Amino acid sequence: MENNKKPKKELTVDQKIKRRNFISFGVFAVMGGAAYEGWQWLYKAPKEAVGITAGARQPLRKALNKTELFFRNFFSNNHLVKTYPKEMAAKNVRHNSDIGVQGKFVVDDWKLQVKKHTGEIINITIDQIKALPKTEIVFDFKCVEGWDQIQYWGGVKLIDFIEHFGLVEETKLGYVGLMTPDEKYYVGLDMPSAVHPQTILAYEMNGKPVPVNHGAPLRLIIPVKYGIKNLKRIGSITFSDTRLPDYWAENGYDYYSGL
Ligand SMILES: Nc1nc2c(c(=O)[nH]1)N[C@H]1C(S)=C(S)[C@@H](COP(=O)(O)O)O[C@H]1N2
Ligand SMILES: [Mo]
Repeated sequence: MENNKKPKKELTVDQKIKRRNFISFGVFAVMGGAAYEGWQWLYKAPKEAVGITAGARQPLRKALNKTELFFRNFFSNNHLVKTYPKEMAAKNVRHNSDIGVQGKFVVDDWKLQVKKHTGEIINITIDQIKALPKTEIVFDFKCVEGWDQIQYWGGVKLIDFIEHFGLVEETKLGYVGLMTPDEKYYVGLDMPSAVHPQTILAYEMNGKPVPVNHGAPLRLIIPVKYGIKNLKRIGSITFSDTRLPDYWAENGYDYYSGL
């Protein structure tokens, strides 16, 4: 299976589905064929260090990494998530879990903390962020719990933010991490997804400031990922050459969690 080559011509949606099914079937068949011996081997394999991947067996992690590579290429910077007209966006935006966004919080006192690779920390206000070019997106937000909804968000592209605040050097490191101010919820992102042109630091929902329960004053909107990666109430942004901690990866979900 060689997934690194880009297809020569644009595939239609139908072809893409066929291709995906074909690949899934291939993986399934190979896994089935090797099942018994493979299982014995996997069963005896050592566990990975807990923390980052919830103690998955090492060979299993390798298989996941292969899948990730495939998706990373599939969702290159040129691949855009489908967008919709504003009229199709939900007026009653669904609200999900609230880890790290409970408790006392004064929106007006908020500042975003960015940790540079030099160790320097910069503090950025919401007005500085709002002064940057605004990007809006209407897309289908998908939660792993099984719901999805067309939603309308506005903010600054993470890549524009990175360029404006002199963080291009940081993007050479492979990973970005975001945390709530209380550090109770956190997500780790691979750099290609972070700098994807549809990834935004959102301060608006349906054309108005993001409400508190949706992550005021600033949340991540990353359409190439499931809801779990769309962190509400960003407190800090960090860059690293190794995977940064991820709340749901620590609880057994795929670190990548791409669509
Ligand atoms: N801080 C924080 N961000 C979070 C979560 C959370 O529990 N805490 N839940 C995630 C999940 S699972 C989803 S589906 C979306 C839901 O965002 P919403 O509440 O605005 O619908 O936020 C994500 N970001
Ligand atoms: Mo979710």
